[in-house]
Amino acid sequence: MGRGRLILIEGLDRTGKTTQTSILTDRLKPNAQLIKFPDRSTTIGKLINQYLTDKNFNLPNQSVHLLFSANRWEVAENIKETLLNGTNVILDRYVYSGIAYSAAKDVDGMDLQWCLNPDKGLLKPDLTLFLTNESNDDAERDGFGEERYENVQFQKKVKKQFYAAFTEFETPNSNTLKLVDVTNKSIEEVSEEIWKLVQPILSNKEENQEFSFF
Ligand code: Z5A
Ligand code: MG
Repeated sequence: MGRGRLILIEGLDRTGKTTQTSILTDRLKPNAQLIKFPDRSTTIGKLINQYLTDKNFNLPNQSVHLLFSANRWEVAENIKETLLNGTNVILDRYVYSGIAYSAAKDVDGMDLQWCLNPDKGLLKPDLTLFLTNESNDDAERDGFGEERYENVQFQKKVKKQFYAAFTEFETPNSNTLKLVDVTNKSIEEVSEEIWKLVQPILSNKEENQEFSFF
């Protein structure tokens, strides 16, 4: 039995990550586990939730960045064990969200490499799907919510940083990163596109047993 595959769905705000990770996990059940970041249920996750939802709760940008990373390390071992048991793990956001949102703040010293550092050693996905929305009302499917970061200007910067991080940290031509343009596509159309991209990764399970790391 080969190890499970680690499949990440990343993307800009409101592009359907949570919708699509849940459809994909259901499609692969019982052979898949869904993990969403931030995981707001842990002690660290509760602090992150407070930071995102309460604009009067302030923390240094560096501290917030490290909390998001620590939140991933909390479940890192669980992810590895699940994969070794042969179960696929589907991620809703992960390291690239961590880098892109923090780097977009333009804080001195918090460049891409600084942002990656605390995540170094985490498992690298076998496949990263990046959902983009190219329409003019960029990412404003239902309008943004009330959380920190949810405004058009900041989201434009985040998009730029996602692409910069992919250029910096994905191996060119390795086929581990695919862009999925969701503009004007229905939930079903997007999920079919994702399914076509995921299937080849699942069928070569006997090869590629080695893990990659950030
Ligand atoms: N953040 C960070 O700074 N650092 C980190 O390390 C991490 C995260 C991991 C909270 O994340 C914030 O944390 C986020 C990044 C930052 N900040 N912002 N902005 P979150 O993941 O908890 O955010 P969220 O509140 O879940 O929003 P989201 O993830 O951006 O939304 P989504 O998952 O991409 O979309 P969705 O919930 O699946 O869909 C949104 C709506 O559109 C919903 O009503 C769907 O039914 C509908 N939908 C979905 N697909 C379609 C299509 N194709 N057509 C029409 N309607 C659709
Ligand atoms: Mg979501």
